[in-house]
Amino acid sequence: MFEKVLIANRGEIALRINRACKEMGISTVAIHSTADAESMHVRLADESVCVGPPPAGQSYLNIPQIIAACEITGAEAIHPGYGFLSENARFAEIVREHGITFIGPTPEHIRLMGDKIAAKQAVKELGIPTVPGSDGGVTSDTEAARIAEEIGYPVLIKAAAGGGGRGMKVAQKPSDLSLALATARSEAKAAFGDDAVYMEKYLQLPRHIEVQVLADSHGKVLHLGERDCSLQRRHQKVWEEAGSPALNAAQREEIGGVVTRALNKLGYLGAGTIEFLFEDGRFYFIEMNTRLQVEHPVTEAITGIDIVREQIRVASGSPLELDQKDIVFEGHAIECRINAENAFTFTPSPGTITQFHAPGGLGVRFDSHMYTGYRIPPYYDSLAGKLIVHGKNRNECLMRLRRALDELVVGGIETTIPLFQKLVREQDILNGDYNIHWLEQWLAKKSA
Ligand code: MV4
Repeated sequence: MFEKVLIANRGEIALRINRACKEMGISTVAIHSTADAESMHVRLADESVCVGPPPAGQSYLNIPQIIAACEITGAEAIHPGYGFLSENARFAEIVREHGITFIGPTPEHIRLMGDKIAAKQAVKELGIPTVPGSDGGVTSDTEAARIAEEIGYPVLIKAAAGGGGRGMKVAQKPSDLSLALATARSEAKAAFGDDAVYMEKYLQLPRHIEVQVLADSHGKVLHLGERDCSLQRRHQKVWEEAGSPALNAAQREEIGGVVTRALNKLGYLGAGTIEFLFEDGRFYFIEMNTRLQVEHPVTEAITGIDIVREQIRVASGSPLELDQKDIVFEGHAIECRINAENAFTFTPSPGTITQFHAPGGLGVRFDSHMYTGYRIPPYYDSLAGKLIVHGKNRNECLMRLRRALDELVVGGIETTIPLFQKLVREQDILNGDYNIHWLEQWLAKKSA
Protein backbone atom coordinates (compact mmCIF):
# COMPACT_ATOMS: atom_id res chain seq x y z
CA MET A 1 0.00 0.00 0.00
CA PHE A 2 1.07 3.58 -0.63
CA GLU A 3 2.49 5.56 2.28
CA LYS A 4 1.80 8.96 0.75
CA VAL A 5 -0.74 10.12 -1.82
CA LEU A 6 -0.98 13.49 -3.56
CA ILE A 7 -4.51 14.80 -4.08
CA ALA A 8 -4.60 16.74 -7.36
CA ASN A 9 -7.86 18.52 -6.72
CA ARG A 10 -9.66 21.01 -4.46
CA GLY A 11 -12.97 21.55 -2.67
CA GLU A 12 -15.21 18.84 -1.32
CA ILE A 13 -13.65 16.03 -3.38
CA ALA A 14 -10.16 16.78 -2.05
CA LEU A 15 -11.60 16.38 1.47
CA ARG A 16 -13.34 13.17 0.44
CA ILE A 17 -10.09 11.67 -0.86
CA ASN A 18 -8.18 12.90 2.20
CA ARG A 19 -10.70 11.08 4.45
CA ALA A 20 -10.23 7.77 2.63
CA CYS A 21 -6.44 8.12 2.83
CA LYS A 22 -6.49 8.95 6.55
CA GLU A 23 -8.63 5.89 7.29
CA MET A 24 -6.11 3.75 5.40
CA GLY A 25 -3.14 5.18 7.31
CA ILE A 26 -1.86 7.00 4.21
CA SER A 27 -0.24 10.45 4.50
CA THR A 28 -1.62 13.11 2.21
CA VAL A 29 -0.29 15.99 0.16
CA ALA A 30 -2.69 18.74 -0.91
CA ILE A 31 -1.97 20.98 -3.86
CA HIS A 32 -3.58 24.38 -4.11
CA SER A 33 -3.64 27.63 -6.05
CA THR A 34 -2.92 30.94 -4.35
CA ALA A 35 -6.71 31.51 -4.24
CA ASP A 36 -7.15 28.34 -2.15
CA ALA A 37 -4.47 28.88 0.50
CA GLU A 38 -7.19 29.13 3.18
CA SER A 39 -9.12 26.11 1.93
CA MET A 40 -10.19 23.25 4.15
CA HIS A 41 -8.46 20.68 1.91
CA VAL A 42 -5.13 22.39 2.58
CA ARG A 43 -5.74 22.44 6.34
CA LEU A 44 -6.74 18.78 6.57
CA ALA A 45 -3.92 17.31 4.48
CA ASP A 46 -0.61 16.44 6.13
CA GLU A 47 1.37 18.60 3.71
CA SER A 48 0.54 21.11 1.03
CA VAL A 49 2.23 22.59 -2.01
CA CYS A 50 1.15 25.78 -3.78
CA VAL A 51 1.20 25.00 -7.50
CA GLY A 52 0.29 28.35 -9.05
CA PRO A 53 -1.99 31.35 -9.42
CA PRO A 54 -5.83 31.17 -9.32
CA PRO A 55 -6.65 30.22 -12.95
CA ALA A 56 -6.91 26.43 -13.09
CA GLY A 57 -4.77 26.32 -16.24
CA GLN A 58 -1.84 27.60 -14.21
CA SER A 59 -2.48 25.59 -11.02
CA TYR A 60 -4.78 22.54 -10.86
CA LEU A 61 -4.00 21.77 -14.53
CA ASN A 62 -0.30 22.60 -14.28
CA ILE A 63 1.23 19.19 -14.94
CA PRO A 64 4.93 20.06 -14.41
CA GLN A 65 4.13 21.71 -11.06
CA ILE A 66 2.04 18.75 -9.91
CA ILE A 67 4.76 16.24 -10.85
CA ALA A 68 7.30 18.44 -9.04
CA ALA A 69 5.05 18.52 -5.95
CA CYS A 70 5.08 14.70 -5.96
CA GLU A 71 8.84 14.55 -6.29
CA ILE A 72 9.44 17.14 -3.56
CA THR A 73 7.11 15.44 -1.06
CA GLY A 74 7.83 11.83 -2.03
CA ALA A 75 4.20 11.02 -2.82
CA GLU A 76 3.98 7.64 -4.61
CA ALA A 77 0.55 8.07 -6.14
CA ILE A 78 -1.80 10.79 -7.40
CA HIS A 79 -5.56 10.80 -6.95
CA PRO A 80 -7.01 13.19 -9.56
CA GLY A 81 -10.59 13.37 -8.19
CA TYR A 82 -13.10 14.51 -10.84
CA GLY A 83 -12.75 17.31 -13.40
CA PHE A 84 -9.31 18.93 -13.87
CA LEU A 85 -6.80 16.19 -14.93
CA SER A 86 -8.95 13.18 -14.02
CA GLU A 87 -9.67 12.15 -17.64
CA ASN A 88 -6.52 13.50 -19.24
CA ALA A 89 -4.81 10.44 -20.77
CA ARG A 90 -1.59 12.36 -21.39
CA PHE A 91 -1.41 13.29 -17.71
CA ALA A 92 -1.92 9.66 -16.66
CA GLU A 93 0.90 8.73 -19.06
CA ILE A 94 3.27 11.39 -17.72
CA VAL A 95 2.52 10.27 -14.16
CA ARG A 96 3.38 6.69 -15.15
CA GLU A 97 6.57 7.79 -16.93
CA HIS A 98 7.71 9.40 -13.65
CA GLY A 99 7.24 6.16 -11.72
CA ILE A 100 4.22 7.52 -9.89
CA THR A 101 0.93 5.59 -9.71
CA PHE A 102 -2.11 7.26 -11.26
CA ILE A 103 -5.12 6.29 -9.13
CA GLY A 104 -7.42 5.48 -12.01
CA PRO A 105 -7.55 3.41 -15.20
CA THR A 106 -4.69 3.08 -17.70
CA PRO A 107 -3.97 5.99 -20.07
CA GLU A 108 -5.06 3.69 -22.91
CA HIS A 109 -8.54 3.17 -21.45
CA ILE A 110 -8.90 6.86 -20.62
CA ARG A 111 -7.96 7.74 -24.21
CA LEU A 112 -10.31 5.12 -25.69
CA MET A 113 -13.31 6.40 -23.73
CA GLY A 114 -12.43 10.02 -24.49
CA ASP A 115 -12.99 9.33 -28.20
CA LYS A 116 -16.76 8.88 -28.28
CA ILE A 117 -16.76 7.14 -31.68
CA ALA A 118 -14.06 4.65 -30.66
CA ALA A 119 -15.67 4.13 -27.25
CA LYS A 120 -19.07 3.34 -28.77
CA GLN A 121 -17.53 0.92 -31.25
CA ALA A 122 -15.54 -0.81 -28.49
CA VAL A 123 -18.40 -1.25 -26.03
CA LYS A 124 -20.75 -2.40 -28.81
CA GLU A 125 -18.29 -5.18 -29.66
CA LEU A 126 -18.20 -6.08 -25.97
CA GLY A 127 -21.96 -6.62 -25.91
CA ILE A 128 -23.21 -3.33 -24.46
CA PRO A 129 -26.36 -2.00 -26.19
CA THR A 130 -25.79 1.27 -28.08
CA VAL A 131 -28.07 3.80 -29.80
CA PRO A 132 -28.79 2.93 -33.46
CA GLY A 133 -26.71 5.19 -35.70
CA SER A 134 -23.62 5.52 -37.87
CA ASP A 135 -20.89 2.90 -37.64
CA GLY A 136 -18.06 5.30 -36.86
CA GLY A 137 -17.96 8.88 -38.09
CA VAL A 138 -20.06 10.63 -40.74
CA THR A 139 -18.50 13.00 -43.23
CA SER A 140 -20.70 13.57 -46.26
CA ASP A 141 -24.30 14.79 -46.55
CA THR A 142 -25.22 11.79 -48.70
CA GLU A 143 -23.86 9.32 -46.17
CA ALA A 144 -25.67 11.18 -43.36
CA ALA A 145 -28.94 11.17 -45.31
CA ARG A 146 -28.68 7.44 -46.04
CA ILE A 147 -28.09 6.57 -42.35
CA ALA A 148 -30.84 8.93 -41.17
CA GLU A 149 -33.35 7.28 -43.54
CA GLU A 150 -32.29 3.90 -42.20
CA ILE A 151 -32.65 4.72 -38.48
CA GLY A 152 -35.48 7.25 -38.87
CA TYR A 153 -35.81 10.87 -37.82
CA PRO A 154 -35.19 12.71 -35.55
CA VAL A 155 -31.42 12.15 -35.51
CA LEU A 156 -28.66 13.66 -33.43
CA ILE A 157 -25.19 14.67 -34.61
CA LYS A 158 -22.57 14.37 -31.86
CA ALA A 159 -18.90 15.37 -31.68
CA ALA A 160 -16.40 12.50 -31.30
CA ALA A 161 -14.35 14.65 -28.94
CA GLY A 162 -17.48 15.93 -27.16
CA GLY A 163 -19.25 14.57 -24.16
CA GLY A 164 -21.20 16.28 -21.46
CA GLY A 165 -23.58 17.55 -24.13
CA ARG A 166 -21.25 19.91 -25.99
CA GLY A 167 -21.42 19.94 -29.76
CA MET A 168 -24.75 18.18 -30.37
CA LYS A 169 -27.24 19.08 -33.10
CA VAL A 170 -30.70 17.59 -33.71
CA ALA A 171 -32.14 17.13 -37.20
CA GLN A 172 -35.92 16.67 -36.99
CA LYS A 173 -36.38 16.06 -40.73
CA PRO A 174 -34.32 15.52 -43.92
CA SER A 175 -34.21 19.24 -44.73
CA ASP A 176 -32.50 19.96 -41.35
CA LEU A 177 -29.73 17.46 -41.90
CA SER A 178 -27.16 19.29 -43.99
CA LEU A 179 -27.10 22.36 -41.71
CA ALA A 180 -27.06 20.21 -38.53
CA LEU A 181 -24.06 18.30 -39.84
CA ALA A 182 -22.15 21.42 -40.92
CA THR A 183 -22.90 23.25 -37.67
CA ALA A 184 -21.95 20.28 -35.51
CA ARG A 185 -18.67 19.87 -37.41
CA SER A 186 -17.65 23.52 -37.17
CA GLU A 187 -18.64 23.76 -33.50
CA ALA A 188 -16.70 20.59 -32.74
CA LYS A 189 -13.67 21.97 -34.59
CA ALA A 190 -13.85 25.25 -32.66
CA ALA A 191 -14.45 23.64 -29.25
CA PHE A 192 -12.18 20.58 -29.44
CA GLY A 193 -9.92 21.12 -32.45
CA ASP A 194 -11.45 17.96 -33.96
CA ASP A 195 -14.36 18.04 -36.40
CA ALA A 196 -15.14 14.31 -36.30
CA VAL A 197 -18.87 13.70 -35.69
CA TYR A 198 -21.20 10.71 -35.60
CA MET A 199 -24.94 10.19 -35.85
CA GLU A 200 -27.53 8.56 -33.60
CA LYS A 201 -31.26 8.20 -33.47
CA TYR A 202 -32.47 11.02 -31.19
CA LEU A 203 -34.23 9.59 -28.14
CA GLN A 204 -36.93 12.05 -27.13
CA LEU A 205 -37.80 11.39 -23.47
CA PRO A 206 -35.15 9.14 -21.94
CA ARG A 207 -33.85 8.96 -18.40
CA HIS A 208 -30.12 9.16 -17.72
CA ILE A 209 -29.10 6.02 -15.83
CA GLU A 210 -25.47 5.16 -15.14
CA VAL A 211 -23.89 1.99 -13.76
CA GLN A 212 -20.98 2.16 -11.28
CA VAL A 213 -18.21 -0.41 -11.66
CA LEU A 214 -15.05 -1.28 -9.79
CA ALA A 215 -12.29 -3.44 -11.28
CA ASP A 216 -9.05 -4.77 -9.85
CA SER A 217 -5.81 -5.83 -11.55
CA HIS A 218 -6.59 -9.53 -10.97
CA GLY A 219 -9.47 -9.81 -13.41
CA LYS A 220 -12.36 -9.10 -11.06
CA VAL A 221 -15.04 -6.60 -12.07
CA LEU A 222 -17.99 -5.72 -9.81
CA HIS A 223 -20.99 -3.49 -10.43
CA LEU A 224 -22.41 -1.37 -7.64
CA GLY A 225 -25.79 -0.81 -9.22
CA GLU A 226 -27.07 2.29 -10.95
CA ARG A 227 -27.71 5.97 -10.34
CA ASP A 228 -30.49 7.98 -11.94
CA CYS A 229 -29.12 11.38 -12.90
CA SER A 230 -31.99 12.58 -15.07
CA LEU A 231 -32.57 15.76 -13.05
CA GLN A 232 -30.15 18.14 -14.70
CA ARG A 233 -29.97 21.59 -16.23
CA ARG A 234 -27.71 22.48 -19.15
CA HIS A 235 -25.89 19.17 -18.68
CA GLN A 236 -25.17 19.93 -15.02
CA LYS A 237 -26.61 17.29 -12.73
CA VAL A 238 -28.58 18.70 -9.85
CA TRP A 239 -30.11 15.71 -8.03
CA GLU A 240 -29.06 12.05 -8.24
CA GLU A 241 -30.62 8.88 -6.87
CA ALA A 242 -29.57 5.28 -6.20
CA GLY A 243 -31.35 3.17 -7.30
CA SER A 244 -33.27 4.54 -10.22
CA PRO A 245 -37.00 4.91 -9.54
CA ALA A 246 -37.49 3.39 -13.01
CA LEU A 247 -35.69 0.06 -12.48
CA ASN A 248 -36.53 -3.15 -10.67
CA ALA A 249 -34.03 -5.62 -9.20
CA ALA A 250 -34.13 -7.88 -12.27
CA GLN A 251 -33.33 -4.99 -14.65
CA ARG A 252 -30.51 -3.89 -12.31
CA GLU A 253 -28.95 -7.35 -12.32
CA GLU A 254 -29.35 -7.63 -16.08
CA ILE A 255 -27.61 -4.36 -17.00
CA GLY A 256 -25.04 -4.85 -14.21
CA GLY A 257 -24.16 -8.26 -15.63
CA VAL A 258 -23.85 -6.93 -19.19
CA VAL A 259 -21.54 -4.14 -18.05
CA THR A 260 -19.29 -6.23 -15.81
CA ARG A 261 -18.81 -8.90 -18.49
CA ALA A 262 -17.88 -6.19 -21.01
CA LEU A 263 -15.37 -4.45 -18.75
CA ASN A 264 -13.89 -7.77 -17.80
CA LYS A 265 -13.14 -8.48 -21.48
CA LEU A 266 -11.72 -4.96 -21.81
CA GLY A 267 -9.34 -5.52 -18.88
CA TYR A 268 -10.51 -2.33 -17.21
CA LEU A 269 -8.93 -1.19 -13.92
CA GLY A 270 -10.32 1.10 -11.24
CA ALA A 271 -13.66 2.83 -10.82
CA GLY A 272 -15.75 3.67 -13.86
CA THR A 273 -19.24 4.67 -14.84
CA ILE A 274 -21.11 3.53 -17.92
CA GLU A 275 -23.75 6.07 -18.87
CA PHE A 276 -26.97 5.04 -20.56
CA LEU A 277 -30.11 6.60 -21.86
CA PHE A 278 -33.08 4.52 -20.72
CA GLU A 279 -36.30 4.68 -22.71
CA ASP A 280 -39.24 2.25 -23.02
CA GLY A 281 -37.48 -0.30 -20.82
CA ARG A 282 -34.30 -0.40 -22.93
CA PHE A 283 -30.74 0.78 -22.23
CA TYR A 284 -28.63 2.63 -24.80
CA PHE A 285 -24.95 3.34 -24.04
CA ILE A 286 -23.90 6.97 -24.49
CA GLU A 287 -20.53 7.41 -22.78
CA MET A 288 -18.15 5.91 -20.26
CA ASN A 289 -16.55 8.04 -17.55
CA THR A 290 -13.17 6.80 -16.40
CA ARG A 291 -13.11 8.81 -13.16
CA LEU A 292 -14.68 9.02 -9.73
CA GLN A 293 -17.95 10.93 -10.09
CA VAL A 294 -19.46 13.73 -8.03
CA GLU A 295 -22.50 11.58 -7.25
CA HIS A 296 -20.58 8.48 -6.08
CA PRO A 297 -21.86 8.86 -2.46
CA VAL A 298 -25.41 7.71 -3.29
CA THR A 299 -23.91 4.40 -4.41
CA GLU A 300 -21.80 4.26 -1.25
CA ALA A 301 -24.95 4.84 0.82
CA ILE A 302 -26.88 1.88 -0.62
CA THR A 303 -23.92 -0.54 -0.86
CA GLY A 304 -21.83 0.42 2.19
CA ILE A 305 -18.74 0.36 -0.04
CA ASP A 306 -16.15 3.16 0.21
CA ILE A 307 -15.48 3.70 -3.49
CA VAL A 308 -12.45 5.95 -2.98
CA ARG A 309 -10.85 3.41 -0.65
CA GLU A 310 -11.38 0.70 -3.28
CA GLN A 311 -9.91 2.96 -6.00
CA ILE A 312 -6.76 3.37 -3.92
CA ARG A 313 -6.59 -0.33 -3.07
CA VAL A 314 -6.93 -1.56 -6.66
CA ALA A 315 -4.45 1.07 -7.92
CA SER A 316 -1.87 -0.33 -5.49
CA GLY A 317 -2.46 -3.84 -6.86
CA SER A 318 -4.66 -5.18 -4.05
CA PRO A 319 -7.53 -7.45 -5.07
CA LEU A 320 -11.17 -6.54 -4.51
CA GLU A 321 -12.23 -8.55 -1.47
CA LEU A 322 -15.94 -8.74 -2.20
CA ASP A 323 -17.72 -10.86 -4.77
CA GLN A 324 -20.79 -9.73 -6.71
CA LYS A 325 -23.05 -11.80 -4.46
CA ASP A 326 -21.78 -9.89 -1.40
CA ILE A 327 -22.99 -6.60 -2.83
CA VAL A 328 -26.50 -5.96 -1.60
CA PHE A 329 -28.46 -2.82 -2.28
CA GLU A 330 -30.08 -1.48 0.86
CA GLY A 331 -32.73 1.20 0.77
CA HIS A 332 -32.59 4.34 -1.31
CA ALA A 333 -30.29 7.37 -1.45
CA ILE A 334 -30.61 10.88 -2.92
CA GLU A 335 -27.93 13.53 -3.40
CA CYS A 336 -28.62 17.25 -3.81
CA ARG A 337 -25.82 19.43 -5.15
CA ILE A 338 -25.58 22.55 -3.01
CA ASN A 339 -24.09 25.09 -5.40
CA ALA A 340 -23.07 28.68 -4.72
CA GLU A 341 -25.61 29.91 -7.27
CA ASN A 342 -29.03 31.47 -7.42
CA ALA A 343 -31.50 28.58 -6.98
CA PHE A 344 -33.59 29.38 -10.06
CA THR A 345 -31.33 31.31 -12.45
CA PHE A 346 -28.14 29.40 -11.53
CA THR A 347 -26.13 32.62 -11.64
CA PRO A 348 -22.87 32.00 -9.71
CA SER A 349 -22.74 33.57 -6.26
CA PRO A 350 -19.17 33.49 -4.95
CA GLY A 351 -18.38 35.30 -1.70
CA THR A 352 -17.93 34.87 2.03
CA ILE A 353 -19.96 32.35 4.01
CA THR A 354 -21.20 34.22 7.07
CA GLN A 355 -23.23 31.41 8.61
CA PHE A 356 -22.95 27.67 8.25
CA HIS A 357 -24.66 24.70 9.85
CA ALA A 358 -24.49 21.19 8.41
CA PRO A 359 -27.45 18.82 8.84
CA GLY A 360 -26.90 15.52 10.65
CA GLY A 361 -28.67 12.54 12.14
CA LEU A 362 -29.27 8.99 10.94
CA GLY A 363 -28.91 8.55 7.20
CA VAL A 364 -27.58 12.05 6.53
CA ARG A 365 -24.17 12.84 5.04
CA PHE A 366 -22.93 16.29 4.13
CA ASP A 367 -19.72 16.44 2.06
CA SER A 368 -18.43 19.99 1.92
CA HIS A 369 -15.37 22.17 2.34
CA MET A 370 -17.45 25.09 3.67
CA TYR A 371 -16.91 26.74 7.04
CA THR A 372 -18.03 30.05 8.55
CA GLY A 373 -15.77 32.76 7.18
CA TYR A 374 -14.73 30.73 4.10
CA ARG A 375 -14.62 32.77 0.92
CA ILE A 376 -15.79 30.88 -2.16
CA PRO A 377 -13.44 32.05 -4.92
CA PRO A 378 -14.90 32.98 -8.31
CA TYR A 379 -12.39 30.93 -10.33
CA TYR A 380 -13.74 27.39 -10.07
CA ASP A 381 -17.03 25.47 -10.29
CA SER A 382 -19.79 26.45 -7.90
CA LEU A 383 -20.21 23.13 -6.04
CA ALA A 384 -20.10 24.06 -2.34
CA GLY A 385 -21.47 20.89 -0.80
CA LYS A 386 -23.40 17.68 -1.36
CA LEU A 387 -26.28 16.59 0.83
CA ILE A 388 -26.67 12.82 0.69
CA VAL A 389 -29.62 11.19 2.41
CA HIS A 390 -30.26 7.48 2.83
CA GLY A 391 -33.50 5.79 3.87
CA LYS A 392 -35.03 2.30 4.06
CA ASN A 393 -37.05 3.11 0.98
CA ARG A 394 -37.55 6.04 -1.37
CA ASN A 395 -40.36 7.54 0.66
CA GLU A 396 -38.37 7.57 3.91
CA CYS A 397 -35.45 9.02 1.96
CA LEU A 398 -37.60 11.88 0.62
CA MET A 399 -39.01 12.72 4.08
CA ARG A 400 -35.49 12.64 5.53
CA LEU A 401 -34.31 14.90 2.71
CA ARG A 402 -36.99 17.47 3.59
CA ARG A 403 -35.90 17.36 7.20
CA ALA A 404 -32.18 17.65 6.38
CA LEU A 405 -32.76 20.55 3.99
CA ASP A 406 -34.59 22.36 6.80
CA GLU A 407 -31.55 21.92 9.09
CA LEU A 408 -28.99 23.11 6.55
CA VAL A 409 -27.96 26.76 6.92
CA VAL A 410 -25.64 28.54 4.47
CA GLY A 411 -25.56 32.33 4.90
CA GLY A 412 -23.82 35.11 3.00
CA ILE A 413 -24.12 33.63 -0.49
CA GLU A 414 -26.98 32.38 -2.65
CA THR A 415 -27.31 28.61 -2.90
CA THR A 416 -29.46 26.00 -4.63
CA ILE A 417 -31.09 25.01 -1.30
CA PRO A 418 -34.41 26.78 -2.15
CA LEU A 419 -34.60 24.78 -5.41
CA PHE A 420 -34.47 21.50 -3.47
CA GLN A 421 -37.00 22.78 -0.89
CA LYS A 422 -39.42 23.05 -3.84
CA LEU A 423 -38.43 19.86 -5.65
CA VAL A 424 -39.03 17.63 -2.58
CA ARG A 425 -42.65 18.80 -2.66
CA GLU A 426 -43.33 18.27 -6.40
CA GLN A 427 -45.68 15.40 -7.21
CA ASP A 428 -43.65 14.16 -10.23
CA ILE A 429 -40.53 14.04 -8.08
CA LEU A 430 -42.35 12.24 -5.28
CA ASN A 431 -43.58 9.73 -7.88
CA GLY A 432 -40.13 9.36 -9.45
CA ASP A 433 -41.81 10.36 -12.69
CA TYR A 434 -39.25 12.46 -14.57
CA ASN A 435 -36.83 12.34 -17.51
CA ILE A 436 -33.79 14.33 -18.72
CA HIS A 437 -35.99 17.27 -19.80
CA TRP A 438 -38.21 17.49 -16.69
CA LEU A 439 -36.17 20.04 -14.71
CA GLU A 440 -35.67 22.50 -17.57
CA GLN A 441 -39.37 22.29 -18.43
CA TRP A 442 -40.32 22.84 -14.78
CA LEU A 443 -37.97 25.82 -14.46
CA ALA A 444 -39.37 27.34 -17.68
CA LYS A 445 -42.93 26.94 -16.32
CA LYS A 446 -41.93 28.53 -12.98
CA SER A 447 -40.35 31.59 -14.59
CA ALA A 448 -43.24 32.08 -17.05
C1 MV4 B 1 -28.51 11.78 -26.55
C2 MV4 B 1 -29.83 12.26 -26.32
C3 MV4 B 1 -30.84 11.73 -27.07
N1 MV4 B 1 -30.59 10.80 -28.02
N2 MV4 B 1 -28.31 10.82 -27.48
C4 MV4 B 1 -26.27 14.79 -23.66
C5 MV4 B 1 -24.97 14.64 -22.97
C6 MV4 B 1 -24.28 13.53 -23.63
N3 MV4 B 1 -23.56 12.79 -22.65
C7 MV4 B 1 -25.33 12.74 -24.30
N4 MV4 B 1 -26.50 13.56 -24.29
C8 MV4 B 1 -27.62 13.16 -24.92
N5 MV4 B 1 -27.47 12.20 -25.85
C9 MV4 B 1 -29.33 10.37 -28.20
N6 MV4 B 1 -29.10 9.46 -29.13
C10 MV4 B 1 -30.00 13.22 -25.32
C11 MV4 B 1 -28.89 13.69 -24.62
C12 MV4 B 1 -29.18 14.66 -23.59
C13 MV4 B 1 -28.99 14.35 -22.24
C14 MV4 B 1 -28.45 13.14 -21.81
C15 MV4 B 1 -28.25 12.87 -20.48
C16 MV4 B 1 -28.61 13.79 -19.53
C17 MV4 B 1 -29.13 14.98 -19.91
C18 MV4 B 1 -29.33 15.29 -21.25
C19 MV4 B 1 -29.88 16.50 -21.64
C20 MV4 B 1 -30.07 16.79 -22.95
C21 MV4 B 1 -29.71 15.87 -23.93
